[in-house]
Amino acid sequence: MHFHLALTVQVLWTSVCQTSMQHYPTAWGHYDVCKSQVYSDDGLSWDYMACQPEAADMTQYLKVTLDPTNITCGDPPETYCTLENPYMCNNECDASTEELAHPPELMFDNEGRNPSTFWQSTSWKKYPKALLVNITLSWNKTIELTDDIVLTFESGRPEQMVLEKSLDYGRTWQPYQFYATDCLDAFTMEPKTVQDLTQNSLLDIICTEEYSRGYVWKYDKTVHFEIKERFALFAGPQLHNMASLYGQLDTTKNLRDFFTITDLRIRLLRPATGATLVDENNLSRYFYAISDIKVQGRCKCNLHANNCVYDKEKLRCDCEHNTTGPDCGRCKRNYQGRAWSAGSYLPIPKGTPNICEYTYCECFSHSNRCSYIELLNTVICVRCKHNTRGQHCQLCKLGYYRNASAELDDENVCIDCNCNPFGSVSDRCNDTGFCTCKEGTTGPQCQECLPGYFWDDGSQVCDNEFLHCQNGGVCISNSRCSCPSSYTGLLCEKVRCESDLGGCRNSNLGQVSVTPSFSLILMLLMGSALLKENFC
Ligand SMILES: *[C@@H]1O[C@H](CO)[C@@H](O)[C@H](O)[C@H]1NC(C)=O
Ligand SMILES: *[C@@H]1O[C@H](CO)[C@@H](O)[C@H](O)[C@H]1NC(C)=O
Ligand SMILES: *[C@@H]1O[C@H](CO)[C@@H](O)[C@H](O)[C@H]1NC(C)=O
Ligand SMILES: *[C@@H]1O[C@H](CO)[C@@H](O)[C@H](O)[C@H]1NC(C)=O
Ligand SMILES: *[C@@H]1O[C@H](CO)[C@@H](O)[C@H](O)[C@H]1NC(C)=O
Ligand SMILES: *[C@@H]1O[C@H](CO)[C@@H](O)[C@H](O)[C@H]1NC(C)=O
Ligand SMILES: *[C@@H]1O[C@H](CO)[C@@H](O)[C@H](O)[C@H]1NC(C)=O
Ligand SMILES: [Ca+2]
Repeated sequence: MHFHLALTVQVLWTSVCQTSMQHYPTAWGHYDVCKSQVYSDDGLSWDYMACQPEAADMTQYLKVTLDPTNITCGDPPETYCTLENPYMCNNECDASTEELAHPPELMFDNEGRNPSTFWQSTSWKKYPKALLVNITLSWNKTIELTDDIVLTFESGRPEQMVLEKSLDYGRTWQPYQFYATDCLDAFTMEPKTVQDLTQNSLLDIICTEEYSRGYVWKYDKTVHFEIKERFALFAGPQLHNMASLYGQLDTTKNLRDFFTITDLRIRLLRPATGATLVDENNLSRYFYAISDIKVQGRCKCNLHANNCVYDKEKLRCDCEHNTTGPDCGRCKRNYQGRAWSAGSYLPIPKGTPNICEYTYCECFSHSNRCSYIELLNTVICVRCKHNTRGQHCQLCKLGYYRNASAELDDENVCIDCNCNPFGSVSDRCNDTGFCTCKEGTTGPQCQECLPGYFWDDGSQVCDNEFLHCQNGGVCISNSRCSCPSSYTGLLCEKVRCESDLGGCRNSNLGQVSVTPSFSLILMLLMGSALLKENFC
C-alpha cells in the first residue's frame, strides 16, 4: 500500500516548476517532494529537496500483543455487569461466539458502528490482587507521531495506567505519561496537565488526573496523549508556524526522539471502580474494555523519502537521494562519497536534502566494495582479496611482494615472500622478494647457510630425561647431542662416514647438517615440544 504516489507528484511538479517557483506554502513547509526536474540554460537537471511521507493512520500497520496472553474475556465464557448499573449482570462474553467475543482486533476496526465494537478483559475476579494488563503495539519501524494518541474506553477509564514507548523495537521502554485518579497516591507524582508545560519542560514526563478523574464515563470515555498541544508550544496555538517547530526538530535530537517511537505500551494498572470502595460481591463489574485506539503518524525516513510502503507485513521507506535502509539511514553502495546525514527541514521551505554522493570505487578488481571513512574523509576499498591491501587494494599484504610483470588487477599480482621460517628475521620481504636474513643465512628466502655456518635446530631436539640422544650421545643444554666419535647425526643415530651430505657444515662436535624441514619432521616424529627458534 502506498501512502503517496511519488511519481504523480514529480510529474506535477515538473510542469509547475517551469512556470512558478512558489509551489510551497511557506508557513507549513510540505516536504512532500524529494526531487524535481528543472530546466535551465544548461538543459535538464535534478533539483533535490528534503522530503517526508504524509501522515497516516498507523493502526493499520501494527502488531498487538497482550500480556497476560489469556487476559481477553470469554474463555471460559463469563457474564459481567455494567458499571453504571450493578444490577444489570446479564452481559455475556464468549470467545467462541463471534457476536459475543471481544478480541484485541476490535480496538482497531473502523468505528462508527453502534454499539461500538471493543476488546474486553476478564473481570477482576482475583481482587484484591491487581488486575494488570499490558497492551503492546509494535510497528517494527520507526514512526513519527503527528497527532494525539487517543484511547476510547467502554468500561470507564482506568483509575491507574501508564503509557510507555520504545524507540528500539521493544528492547527498552520509557514512560510517556502517567494517568491516575490520584497521581500522588498512585505514582508519588504531582498532578499536572499538558497546559502546565512550557518550551523548556516539554520533554517532562507528567502524571495527569485529567483523564481519570470523576465518574462520568458515559460521556467522557477518552484518554489522550497530547501531541498537538506539545507541538503548539513551538508552532503556535493553531500550528500556524510549523516552520518554527521544524527548525527546533532539526536542531534538537531529544525533541525529535520524543515524538519518535517503534512501539507503544499501555499498562493498565487498576480498572474503573466508580467508587472509593470496591464492591467485593460484584467483581464482575470491574474490567477493562477499549473500543478504539488512534495513532496518527508517519514513517520516519530521515527526510529522504516521500513514500512509505507496506510490503510483506512490514513498513519501509521508499528511499530517495541514493539512501537506503528501512529508515533511509545509510548511503547506498557506491554512493558513499561523503558521510550520510539526515535531510534537514531547514532552510524553510525546501530544506536541505543532504543527498548521498556517488563515489568512484576503484579496487583493481580485488574488491567490489568501498566504504566512506568519516575520520579521514575518504573512500577506501573494503575486504581486498588476492593478498592485496590499501585504499584501492593497490598494495601487497605483508608477507607478499609485487609481481613486477603483472598488472595491478592481476589475481597473481602479489607473490608470497615464502621467507624461510628458520633463516629469516620475519615473514616479510622487500619489493623484489628478498627476506631479511638472520646471521649466517643467505638466499632470497634466507634458505641457505653461509660458508662456516650450519643448521642448528636449536631447541629441544634432545633431552637427558628422555634419553633421546642415542649410541652414548650426551645431551648438551637440552639442545643438541654430543656424539661419540664413531657416531653422528642429530641424535647420534648414524654411523660416521667420510662423506658429508650437502648443505651447511658439520661442526667437530659431531653435529650434522640437516635441512630445517628434515629436523622439523624428526621432532614431530619424536613428539617433542614445538620448535621455538632455529639458528645457523
Ligand atoms: C492465564 O494463564 C495463567 C497461567 O498461564 C493462569 O494462572 C491464569 O489463571 C489464566 N487466567 C485466565 C483468566 O484464564
Ligand atoms: C507489563 O510490562 C511491565 C514493564 O513495562 C512488566 O514489568 C510487567 O511484568 C508486564 N506484564 C504485566 C502483566 O504487567
Ligand atoms: C522486523 O524487521 C526486520 C527487517 O527490518 C526483520 O528482519 C524482522 O524479522 C522484523 N521483526 C518482526 C518481529 O517482524
Ligand atoms: C451485586 O450486588 C448486589 C448488592 O449490591 C447484590 O444484591 C447482588 O446479588 C450482587 N450480584 C452478584 C452477581 O453478585
Ligand atoms: C542516485 O543514483 C541514480 C543512479 O543509480 C541516479 O540516477 C540518481 O540521479 C542519483 N542521485 C539521486 C540524488 O537520486
Ligand atoms: C607474475 O605475473 C605474470 C603475469 O601475470 C605471471 O605469468 C607469473 O607467473 C607471475 N609470477 C609469479 C611468481 O607468480
Ligand atoms: C631487496 O633486497 C635485496 C637484497 O638485500 C637487494 O639486492 C634489492 O635491491 C632490494 N630491493 C629493493 C627494491 O629494495
Ligand atoms: Ca472498535
